[in-house]
Amino acid sequence: MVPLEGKQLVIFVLWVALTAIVIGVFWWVMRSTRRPDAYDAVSKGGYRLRKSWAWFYGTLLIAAFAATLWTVPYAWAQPAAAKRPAMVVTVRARQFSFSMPSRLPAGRQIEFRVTSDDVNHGFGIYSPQGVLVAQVQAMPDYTNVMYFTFSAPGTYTIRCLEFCGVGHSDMHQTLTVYPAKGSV
Ligand SMILES: [Cu+2]
Repeated sequence: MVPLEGKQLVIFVLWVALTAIVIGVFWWVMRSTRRPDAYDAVSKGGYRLRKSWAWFYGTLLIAAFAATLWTVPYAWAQPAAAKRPAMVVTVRARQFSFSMPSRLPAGRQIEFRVTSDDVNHGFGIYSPQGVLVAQVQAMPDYTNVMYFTFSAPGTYTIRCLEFCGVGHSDMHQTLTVYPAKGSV
């Protein structure tokens, strides 16, 4: 579990405050421009239409938010995270390779702690089918945390996704994902 703390908490509180201010301004403008005029008869139908669209999209947005929230890659949003702690894996990128384990288990949540020894790199995980399944920036003097669970065993490929120098195109290596033992 990674609770909101430090900078994240400050940003969250700021975001809530700014959102409240923006909504307040919109509300105030809406209230201040509400007066009867000659277009009333025409505008009534328009307002009705607008209202139904607002309800439609509002409901759609809230439903989409509720349906997809659990897929965000944060520990607190993962139902499985509470049951079993994630396996911590440190990844250090450098020109032009990644220092990390070459074998990892499937079916277990992994907490990748990704950083760089020199310049900015990208840390991208490609499935055996060549599909990019997860990626995060590898930055010097900063550790990015990414949660990922390999759904299937196989030979994955790690690729750098940020042009980092002359050897960038050769900055890739394989990662063997082995089947989960017993429990999932
Ligand atoms: Cu690169």
